[in-house]
Amino acid sequence: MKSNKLLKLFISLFFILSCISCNRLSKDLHDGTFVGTGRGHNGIIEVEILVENGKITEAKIINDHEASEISSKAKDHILAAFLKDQSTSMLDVVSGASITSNGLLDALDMALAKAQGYETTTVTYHDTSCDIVIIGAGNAGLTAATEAARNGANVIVLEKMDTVGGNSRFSTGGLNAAYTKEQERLGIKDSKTSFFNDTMKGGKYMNDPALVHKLVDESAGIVEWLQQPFIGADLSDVGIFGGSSHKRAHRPKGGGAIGAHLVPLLSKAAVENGAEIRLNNKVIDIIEENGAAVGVTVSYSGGKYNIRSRAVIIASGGFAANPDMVVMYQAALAGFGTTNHKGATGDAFAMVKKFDAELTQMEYIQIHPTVSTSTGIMVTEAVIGNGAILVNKSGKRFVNENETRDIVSAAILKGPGKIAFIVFDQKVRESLKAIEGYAEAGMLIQGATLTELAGKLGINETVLEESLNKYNKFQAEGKDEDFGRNPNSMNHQLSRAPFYAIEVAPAIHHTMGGLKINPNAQVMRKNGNPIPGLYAAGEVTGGIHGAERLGGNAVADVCIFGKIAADSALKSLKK
Ligand code: MEZ
Repeated sequence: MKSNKLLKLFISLFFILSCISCNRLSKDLHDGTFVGTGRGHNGIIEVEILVENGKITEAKIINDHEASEISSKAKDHILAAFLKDQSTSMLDVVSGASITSNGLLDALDMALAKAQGYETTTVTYHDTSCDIVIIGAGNAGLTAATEAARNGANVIVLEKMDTVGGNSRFSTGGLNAAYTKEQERLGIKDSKTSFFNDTMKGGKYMNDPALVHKLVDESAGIVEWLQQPFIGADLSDVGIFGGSSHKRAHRPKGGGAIGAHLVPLLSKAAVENGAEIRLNNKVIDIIEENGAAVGVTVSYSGGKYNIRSRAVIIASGGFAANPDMVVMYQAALAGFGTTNHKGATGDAFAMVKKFDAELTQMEYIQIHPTVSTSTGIMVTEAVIGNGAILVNKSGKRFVNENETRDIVSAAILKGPGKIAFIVFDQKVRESLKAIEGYAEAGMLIQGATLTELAGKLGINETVLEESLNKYNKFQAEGKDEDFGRNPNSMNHQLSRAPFYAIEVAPAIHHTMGGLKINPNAQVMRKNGNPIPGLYAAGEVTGGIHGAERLGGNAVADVCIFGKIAADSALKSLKK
């Protein structure tokens, strides 16, 4: 392996692990002034940060050309939030000024990386060629890269961010799969039919059934594949998310975060098998010849260059972090925050116009019901899957917590203050490692008794106690008389002190529409034919999830279709 690849891998892994462990870039900062640059609407944005005694004490723009009132407001907002958070990792782009916001965030990231002792790239890239170019190093891209490189293709992965992982870095959930060895070992009776039906029902039957069949049929196989020694994942724990009839969300032992687990393993496997991952390299165009995709144009700090390739796989993610695009497709979502990383801006959609590629179901945008109001960190549905309940500001349950996200979110937004509390006990906490991350981030409100917890939440203690007692009775009887919650998600009595709560509200989580693909992950033209040389996988595609995605189906989707895209591209190389 070349030494610059090793260095890049190390840097990536560091960023991933530090981001995931506390959702903040937490490495010590060196004192001094550090400059970073990013590309805004009208050119380069240059920032300078001042670090004193390990803290960022000043952040200012020293050069930019973004003059509009909205962009000025966006810049002020981002700089203030950056100083408060000492990080960019949880900052959102500002609606109406997404390009300026992204440029500024990129510049701050570069300055921060320098303050942490990492020099940004001094590599110069030239025009080159390879077998397969992959756009995006999230889990779909990394899976495709691993599969393609392992089967002998010469692969270059282009990632516009300074780290691999995309949204998968923040995925605490799991990978839905049915009829797996893990389920069998745990005595879970599931079937492919049930997985198919749940996914279609969750998607309001708007899903493309052929893609859902593929997802379901390949699901047990991908769990096996990820656990093979060349990747080495552990998917031995199996939980449940909203809308699933059975426990089928595969994740590491103890209920650990799936993204934190898979991203480093997949990036290591991709590189070890010979794929090259180029960070801070943004694809700005897909090259077309006679209607086929034959390469990409890339922009990086040193300029632009072209890569000719025999296949292009788009794995660049969705657009939940692009408020303008979100609002263009769903005006009702104006002003909502997002759980997504700031790179999820949907850049690929403009690049495929010249191919006459079909976009499908762009208006289906999911909001996740349980995002911490204090930190903006998404609280995984696994907390509910492992037995927590939701109560409103009056201390009452108000919904089947294990319903699909649209239903739970709508119920929260209808309630007082448009917030809810996830309430659970010590036993739930011990059942799910992911909760320790929330404890570290200071999100848990704790009471030695229910009375104490109620006091801290400003809720009448008798009402809260009644809610838990009633739920415990339903749990013991295996039937939720009030809301019909699936007993498979009512694991045990909520009775072991201390008790905990997290205040939550909905935020934009997943864009379910995107490029129309066929079951071979070929991108489809509006005329119904596949576009030669062009493949896609993950959140950039549409149709798999229909109108509402089930929790745990995204990780399955990105891994399964990432691998399929690679297999289809590999097949085309043989022609
Ligand atoms: O698939 C997801 O989006 C998921 C399981 C999220 C979560 O609540 O952890």
